[in-house]
Amino acid sequence: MERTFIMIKPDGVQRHLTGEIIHRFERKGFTLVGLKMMQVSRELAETHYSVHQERPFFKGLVDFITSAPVIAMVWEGENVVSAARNLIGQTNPTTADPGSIRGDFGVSIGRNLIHGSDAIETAQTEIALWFVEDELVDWKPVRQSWLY
Ligand code: 3AN
Repeated sequence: MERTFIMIKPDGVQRHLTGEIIHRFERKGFTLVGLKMMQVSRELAETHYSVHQERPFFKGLVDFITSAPVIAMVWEGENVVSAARNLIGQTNPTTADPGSIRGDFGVSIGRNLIHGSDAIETAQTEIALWFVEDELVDWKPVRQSWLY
């Protein structure tokens, strides 16, 4: 079963959107298999965003992610990597579709509330970066297979 890494960024936590965001993933039908609140180190933030290290916004992004606690999560489900990107919406919240998390709650590209892995391979790398194996719980909700 596919898994993806999702992080509620400091702005999402500060604006008390944690419950709303988790609710959206649960209602969609995905299963939470890992969750922790953490204060991110500079080293972890720089590694996580290393693909952007030459971009002009890199330092500001690392400053922001390390400025206040985040919620790190792993969600599981069918096609969860791409489905989560749809739930999250486009990078720039002003053009993200209404109905998406960024479209409904965000206005600034530098404060876009949430991160979600962009591909299956990235998800595997990010899950391994943010979680150790025994922080993830292997469980299946009790439900009929025809329900979802
Ligand atoms: P996404 O999070 O939608 O995959 P990426 O990977 O292009 O977007 O960018 C990673 C993060 O870098 C974004 N979530 C956003 O916080 C930040 N970012 C991207 N582009 C800009 C920009 N032009 N100015 C400021 N921050 C940016």
